[in-house]
Amino acid sequence: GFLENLLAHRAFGDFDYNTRFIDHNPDLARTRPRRDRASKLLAYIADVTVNGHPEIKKRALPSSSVAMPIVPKSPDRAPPGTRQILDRLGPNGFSRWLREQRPVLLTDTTMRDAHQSLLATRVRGFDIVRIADYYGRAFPNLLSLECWGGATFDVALRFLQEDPWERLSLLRESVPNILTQMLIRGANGVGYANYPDNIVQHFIRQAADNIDIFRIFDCFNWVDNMRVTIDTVANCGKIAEGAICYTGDICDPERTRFDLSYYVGIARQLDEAGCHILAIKDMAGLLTPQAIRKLLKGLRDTTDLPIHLHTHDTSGAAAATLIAAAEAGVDAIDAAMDSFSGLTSQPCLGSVVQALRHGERAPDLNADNILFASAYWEQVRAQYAAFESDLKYGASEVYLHEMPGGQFTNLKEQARSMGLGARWHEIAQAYHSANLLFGDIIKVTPSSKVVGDMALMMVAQDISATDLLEKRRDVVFPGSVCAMLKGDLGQPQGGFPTEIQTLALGGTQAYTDRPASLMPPADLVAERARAEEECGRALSETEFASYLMYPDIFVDYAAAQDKYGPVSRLPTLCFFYGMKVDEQISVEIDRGKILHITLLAIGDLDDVGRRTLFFELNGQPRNVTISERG
Ligand code: BTN
Ligand code: 3PY
Ligand code: ZN
Repeated sequence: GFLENLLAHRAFGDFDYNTRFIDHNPDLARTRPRRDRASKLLAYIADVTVNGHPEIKKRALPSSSVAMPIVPKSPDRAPPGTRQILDRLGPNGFSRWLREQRPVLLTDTTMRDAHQSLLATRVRGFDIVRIADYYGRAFPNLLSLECWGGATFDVALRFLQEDPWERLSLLRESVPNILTQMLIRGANGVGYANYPDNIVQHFIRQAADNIDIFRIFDCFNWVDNMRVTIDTVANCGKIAEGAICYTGDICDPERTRFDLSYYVGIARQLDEAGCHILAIKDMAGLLTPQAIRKLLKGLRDTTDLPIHLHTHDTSGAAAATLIAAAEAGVDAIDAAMDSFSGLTSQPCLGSVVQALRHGERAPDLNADNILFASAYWEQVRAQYAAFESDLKYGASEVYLHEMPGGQFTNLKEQARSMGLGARWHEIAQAYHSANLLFGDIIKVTPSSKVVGDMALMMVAQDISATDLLEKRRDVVFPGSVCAMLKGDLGQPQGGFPTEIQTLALGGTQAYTDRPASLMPPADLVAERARAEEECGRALSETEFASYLMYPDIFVDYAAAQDKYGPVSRLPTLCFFYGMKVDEQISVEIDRGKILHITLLAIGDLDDVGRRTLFFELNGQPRNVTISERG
């Protein structure tokens, strides 16, 4: 009854209540008490300690010596940086400023693309935010921190039970002097399909509170499908960095579809669309040193915008491309802290800085501090051993399949789960064939996912491109393939080949309009009402933005949060593996509000399959009884 609930609630002692405790807690009248946050966290810790976390079942364990990463000691102040320059000059002035810099500027991708590409995007905000303050003090001359967007949004909600906006605002508070940067998939926002324009606009307006540079791309380089995003970012007073997705090889005279004039044409359109910076987004890592020299020369003849180069080291040769780019006058480059660099991630930041040292374009970054930051990230990475891929070496096979770094290990994992692990090289070949079937397209989220789905289907069912085109086999195309060929992701230059369209779509009519132009604007008032109804509580504007991107995933996230409390505040080893007997942790659930938790003992299994875990919470004994699941 009510009294028991009240006692239970008070005994849990989250110190949340005040003198009007009961008025503020109408749920006490329910039969089952709504537990306070400390109790929810203890229940979570008990459960994960006894039953494990479903995300890491049957995966590699971190070595037993892995502990909470140690944050390097900070230099004592954070000097003004690019953030203050943007404040002073605005986006257009900033763009000119960037163009005038003698040193090559660096973006650190460790907080976004590096772990997206190496660890299946699983790095938690907890580990990112802890070193944020150090970055502001140690690297005031970084151009930006790529810290948000891409797959991090989806993964935070879906797998990490974490509000992606929380990580961003904490990071922003801790780094007052370096620009924050996100990756946004144009009309796809941070999702995998086109959204109505007003959903993308709503999303950007929320993000612009804490993001300074929006790197905007379209998976077919279709600039018409990027305009809403570009305009909204510019209207928010933030930097619109329009990205050209690069594929193929502009030095190959046979590869005429993606030649220099193609890229120059996209650059011109992005410049005219009002972008402040031009990005070359080499998501697969295909740019060779000679290709980047040729590309930069062509782009310089076309646009006065500063140029920001992004590549991946899948081939093992990408550092050479960054150095060639710096020598050829690129304004900014992306790299990842040493311990999160290489392979499908970005090239090694510390080594690129060393390679350019004492030269014309030497970046102004402290080499010792890079080592300290890298040592922190090395300890972070060790906690995520479960998500490491089996990739061990650079691979020139990337020039065959042209897979984005962020997809590579994912697809490999997907192949393994389908029992096709041993047939990886066939999948790489099939990926290449699927690309040609679709007319040789840009492969980047979400088009890369479609090519991957097609490749897996071809290998799983032993179907070749010829079988398909000559109709030797009846096939059911993956849904994503039909949607793309219908026009739902937009249009590649020149459209899709009609043979494959007819095969996949049958009688369904394809279209070439901009997808969002056919969607009515979302009714945001009605959507909010629905969202709040489904979640059973009022939602903040950013939570609502999450719901608009991922309705079902957000509702599941909100339910998990309601059940388990602020698990994003738990240390990473505790989040995934629970606690060991005698271990003590401190959890800051709000600013200055710290829970000290010790696990004292784990009881024996009782006759109904339960165990009691004995904790101490801020000096008080607390027990949690949990069912052991088989
Ligand atoms: C979910 O399935 O709701 C998201 C993942 C939640 C994982 C945690 S681990 C501790 C507790 N036990 C479970 O089986 N799930 C949650
Ligand atoms: C993403 O969209 O997540 C990417 O990283 C594309 O390269
Ligand atoms: Zn990338």
